[in-house]
Amino acid sequence: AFVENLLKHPTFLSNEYTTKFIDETPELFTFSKRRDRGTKVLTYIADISVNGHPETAGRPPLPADVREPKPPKADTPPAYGTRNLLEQKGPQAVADWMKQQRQLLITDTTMRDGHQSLLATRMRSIDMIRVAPAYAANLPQLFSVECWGGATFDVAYRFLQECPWQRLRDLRARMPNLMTQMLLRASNGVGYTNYPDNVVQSFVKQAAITGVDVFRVFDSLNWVENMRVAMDAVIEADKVCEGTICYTGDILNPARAKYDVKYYVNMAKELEAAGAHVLGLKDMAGLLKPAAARVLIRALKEEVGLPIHFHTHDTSGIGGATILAAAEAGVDAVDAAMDALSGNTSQPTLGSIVEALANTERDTGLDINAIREISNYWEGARAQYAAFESGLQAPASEVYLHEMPGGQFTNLKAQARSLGLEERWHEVAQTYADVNQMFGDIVKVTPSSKVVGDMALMMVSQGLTREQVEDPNTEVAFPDSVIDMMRGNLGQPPGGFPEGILKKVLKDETPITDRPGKHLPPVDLEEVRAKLSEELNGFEVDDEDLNGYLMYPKVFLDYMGRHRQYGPVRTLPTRTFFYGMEPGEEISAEIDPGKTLEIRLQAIGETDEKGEVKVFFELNGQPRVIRVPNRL
Ligand code: BTN
Ligand code: 3PY
Ligand code: ZN
Repeated sequence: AFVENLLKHPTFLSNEYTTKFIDETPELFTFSKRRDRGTKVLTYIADISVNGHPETAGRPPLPADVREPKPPKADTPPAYGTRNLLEQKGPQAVADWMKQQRQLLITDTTMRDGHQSLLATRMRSIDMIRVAPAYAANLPQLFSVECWGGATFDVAYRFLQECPWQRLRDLRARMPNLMTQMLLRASNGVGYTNYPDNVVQSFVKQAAITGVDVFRVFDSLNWVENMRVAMDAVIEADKVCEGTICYTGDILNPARAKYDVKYYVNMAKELEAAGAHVLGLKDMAGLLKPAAARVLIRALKEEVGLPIHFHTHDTSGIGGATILAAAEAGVDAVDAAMDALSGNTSQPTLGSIVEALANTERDTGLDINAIREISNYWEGARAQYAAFESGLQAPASEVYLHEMPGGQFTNLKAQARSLGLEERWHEVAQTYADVNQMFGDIVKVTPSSKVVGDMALMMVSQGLTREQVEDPNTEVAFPDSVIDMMRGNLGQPPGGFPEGILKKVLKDETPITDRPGKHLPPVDLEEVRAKLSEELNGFEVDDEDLNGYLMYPKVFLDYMGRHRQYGPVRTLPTRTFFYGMEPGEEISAEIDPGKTLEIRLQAIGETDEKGEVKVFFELNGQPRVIRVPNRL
């Protein structure tokens, strides 16, 4: 009877049911809410089953035998870990503890940089959440789990139709003993542009509340002045502030003298003075060679009092050797990815580092069996993302030429492919290196790496050489991102940008040379919240939503629009999310704790004269028919 009532209710039929409708018809409330989410999820499955997912169209298919991986057992209560230390004694105690350890501390990056660098950041929360308890139970000695920030934030909203804050909350709850870690682009937040100071402060505060323990803060031009707002906000929140150097060039090469040991030691001292608890050394492209690591880590250890946390990528194939050299030179912590999501543009292989150091001075103390079990899970999870594999076949020394970050490499390659430049990839790589020199040899990491990539693709597609671009007599239409960077809106590189290129890009315009944040007025957060709520028909905008909107207004609104239509699709199995269902197939989706939708797709009908298809389901045993447009 309830179903009858609800479906025939005039307000429901007119599709205008709002909170008001619910308030006036309390008898339908509990039921309509659940029913409604079920319908939304079925609508999504119907649409994808009929039309396919736009993101997997034309991509390599799933292996025939792909199955949902089973997470390892997690039946011991989580032992005392770094998170407990942070909660009890604060971030300085964590830093002091790090320095006292003899074992090499390890951060697992699988849930952030690992899939960002291998699978275009497309890993869905559900695949992470299911294995998180195994981390807590079986690897309590981990230093931290990097699982948030960088590109994962906007990709969650934009492509995965899920809320990044919810991901963080869910992971935090399942790993109560381990520190979570995020990558924060300082004043650029988790975006590609400089945000007003109070937006950065608000974002950090919220991330700390929702569940980030360690903030790796870096600036894309290594400009400490532009990192202070973010670093201060982390310190204020009583979380671990990892003030981070981005490594570029080659300290052992006299021809790259701009970034020598002294440069890095000076920057480390600035970060120490700025209040960092830990010194991050972020080798985003994987350029630090083993012999150079020995020299640099020793110098930093001697000259700076902070524990050092080293991050690299295995793009060259010798990232593991660099980690072992860094360990020998006394680095305190390093990043690695679980075996199945390691290597190439990702981090070096966690299990192999643990094995290499077993029974040595720096033995990590991690359980290799637990690592293998978790890696086996990731192997199964990765198979579901075949559509997002880059096809990269081997490591390559070419990285020392182009210096592209691991997180950018496959992305730029895909962009080149979409412009029809795939065959000319090595030319793109050389041009990327030329652009770097033309811009004065800068640090290349999000967002500065995107600027260099935009310029390189433009030059290759238009057949322009560096000489032509620099020639004052040749007219060049520069990409917007290049103009913006030359205006000083990403801050200042060491020594500033070269005069010639500045003049060529900006003509008579004068760039700013002080902090971009100084030029951005504070945002009235409550005014934005009120306007956003109005735009969303009275939806109550909480702090997480507000901070998501402030980072990415359009991406957030698009996400909300799709959420209203499709509901909690984050709870669907990954295969269903990307490929829909086949007739006869059954799945379940837990939309709330203990509240599970059992979904069976019975049949897909013919396309009718209106261009619509009826999809026949059983939802918790009840027949349901959903109509979707055939868009193929
Ligand atoms: C996007 O690419 O905008 C995010 C993916 C969600 C798009 C939804 S999925 C169901 C429906 N079918 C489409 O082709 N687009 C929407
Ligand atoms: C990011 O900012 O997303 C990065 O991974 C930079 O290395
Ligand atoms: Zn990285």
